Amino acid sequence: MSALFSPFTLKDVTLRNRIAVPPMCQYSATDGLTNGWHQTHYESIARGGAGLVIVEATGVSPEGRITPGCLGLWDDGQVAGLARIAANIKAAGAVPGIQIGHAGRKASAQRPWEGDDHIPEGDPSGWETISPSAIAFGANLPRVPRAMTIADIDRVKADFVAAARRALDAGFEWLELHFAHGYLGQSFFSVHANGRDDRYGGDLAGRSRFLLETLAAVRAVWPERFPLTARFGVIEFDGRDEETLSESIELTKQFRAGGLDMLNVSVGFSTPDASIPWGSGFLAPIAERVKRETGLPVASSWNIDSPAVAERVVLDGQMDLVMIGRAHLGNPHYAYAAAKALGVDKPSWTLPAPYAHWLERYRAAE
Ligand code: 8OZ
Repeated sequence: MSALFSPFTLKDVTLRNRIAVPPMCQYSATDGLTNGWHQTHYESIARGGAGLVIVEATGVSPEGRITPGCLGLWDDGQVAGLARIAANIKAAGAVPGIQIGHAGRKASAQRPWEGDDHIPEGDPSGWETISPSAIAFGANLPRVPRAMTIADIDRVKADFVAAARRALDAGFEWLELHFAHGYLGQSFFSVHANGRDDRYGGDLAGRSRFLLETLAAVRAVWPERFPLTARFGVIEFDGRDEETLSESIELTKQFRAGGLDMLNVSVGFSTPDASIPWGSGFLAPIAERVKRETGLPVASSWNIDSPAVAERVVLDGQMDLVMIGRAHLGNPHYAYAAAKALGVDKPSWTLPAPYAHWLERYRAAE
């Protein structure tokens, strides 16, 4: 029996296997609304056999979008399109999830294939960015954000809550808070971005406050029966890794106490001055440490580049779920292909019944 293809239950939700599709921005929306591209992209992937499909980073406010092409959930009119996607992911046998977030000082960027840079100031397609402090990311994202007031902090928390309610209305059964990748949540935690001297900055407790308060506010409206997770960068690879990692582990313990059900372990991407050791499954030992020291279930991602590696990280207890993104773009039926590669007896059971029927019925004649 394959570990990767064993079911996984979190709260009242059971995934058919341990393969999850992480949020992958499509940068293809207008005014935060889904269109035919989003429908076809998510539905084809869900049909391919993964247990969980998480819809891309979806802005809790217009200014929280990474680019003008990002999805949004700041308006009730944005629910219907996402509801169709959630329903069709579910019809394909996967659990529908969504990630909500605020891009902070990395917002107001061009779509990657249109420049991958901040939209120049003064260009009407861009907008003012906000962050814990008026410190720019740098490199391709040089725009200096406005330091958030307490009123801004309260408003953004309320935006997260409103977006979570709309995600529930849309039929999603798994909610991920985007606290990673140098966006707003990660920026509150990061010493590279947070230079505040009030209660939202300074020591670990101060730099954790926005994240913990946002979690508490969202948990209060997100049903207990459905998983609430966060993607969080536990390490930057900036030369102060042990310090960041031990602070991340402390914060994760508090996330757990605050009702978080799983951590999606990622990289901080809070500074351009990082040297990330991209390699096959390079985050697996780090995810394992977070899991072991916090007792929280973990998922993780980045270069889980073969079915054998995916199987190994689950079998060894390094991850409860394996986030496999880009391989699904090459083959939306990746889970089926992985089951075959791992010698699962009837790989077709990873697929919806109509496909399983055809693939099994005449198997002897293959
Ligand atoms: C990886 C690294 C930095 C940003 C996201 C577009 O998290 C991203 C991203 C992914 O939404």
